[in-house]
Amino acid sequence: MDALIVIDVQNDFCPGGALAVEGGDEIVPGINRLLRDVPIRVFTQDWHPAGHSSFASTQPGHEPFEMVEMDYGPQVLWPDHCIQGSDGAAFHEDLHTEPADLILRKGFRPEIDSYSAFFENDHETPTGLEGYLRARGATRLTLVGLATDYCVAWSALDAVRLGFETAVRADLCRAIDLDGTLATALADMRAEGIAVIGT
Ligand code: VGL
Ligand code: ZN
Repeated sequence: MDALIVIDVQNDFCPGGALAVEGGDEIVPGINRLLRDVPIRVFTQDWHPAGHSSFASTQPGHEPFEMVEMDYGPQVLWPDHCIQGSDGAAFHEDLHTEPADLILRKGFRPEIDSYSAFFENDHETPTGLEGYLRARGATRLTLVGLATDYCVAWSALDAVRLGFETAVRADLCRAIDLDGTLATALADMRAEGIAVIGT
């Protein structure tokens, strides 16, 4: 059975947001249309407490978009974004959220980031999404949303490694693209057998 995973279509990742992705809002109408065709629909929501360890503002001497080494591995430091309960953390107002079967929040632990919808950034701590999808009978996943090179790519790479047949609708994603991260993410996804559609 097919499932659609809509990654982080939230105000802070859209123009005017704290971590705005160019054209992030352009994908909303296409996602709304696609939602009608897929029987299982999961949305993710980046959901950080104030003072989250992935925020540059909490790491003295560091600026946004710098890379640091955490206990669990390399981590980009971000501007404060998607703070629990804020307008920035809300879904884009035109996104049809009523069809969501499950809204999965991630990144809520202060000490660790979670790009992927399946595992936190230690690649170990599960979010529970795998079990949910298996219990629902999902075998084929289509991913859309923000951002292509971070949360979408990390989710898709975990999905294919977990054995789901995985496709990414690149035309319904937009990227942050820090120094070539989009090209790397697209190449990594293709190398793992993910169908990258609509580039
Ligand atoms: C994301 C950076 C930080 C994403 C979330 O949704 O791609 N990127 N938090
Ligand atoms: Zn985040």
